[in-house]
Amino acid sequence: MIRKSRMLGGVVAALLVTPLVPASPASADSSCGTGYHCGWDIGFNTGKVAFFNGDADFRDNTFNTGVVVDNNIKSAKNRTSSNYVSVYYYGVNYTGDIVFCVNPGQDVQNLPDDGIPGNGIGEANEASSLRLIAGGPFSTCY
Ligand SMILES: [Ca+2]
Ligand SMILES: [Ca+2]
Repeated sequence: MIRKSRMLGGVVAALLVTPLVPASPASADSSCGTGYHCGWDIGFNTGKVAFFNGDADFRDNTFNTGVVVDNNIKSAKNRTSSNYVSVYYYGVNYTGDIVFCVNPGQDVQNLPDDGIPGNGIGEANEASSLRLIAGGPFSTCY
């Protein structure tokens, strides 16, 4: 009896400790609802932003952790309910080149990164605006 109750106590303790392990469990959210185009600060278990339409300027958007989205998206999902491709641009107002694009129903995690946000090189931590373009999938997108 004593051994059994000690084992049970150990299991309960483990269950109580486990939820405290993630850095920010309240804001980590890997889901992306139908119809949305989502971006993450780092991987899918970090801060998230979800767009139902495009957005011309990420400087006034934050992830659910409060961190600014501009030059900070490193992972993305496209959950369009039709055929819209998520197209991310280096500049605000859809200017500059396309950083990367994500086809309907596709994901990309930990985009190629040169380690310097916003310098126009690499794909991670570079996007400043998002335009939704119908007619996907496109062969050049994730
Ligand atoms: Ca905005
Ligand atoms: Ca860069």
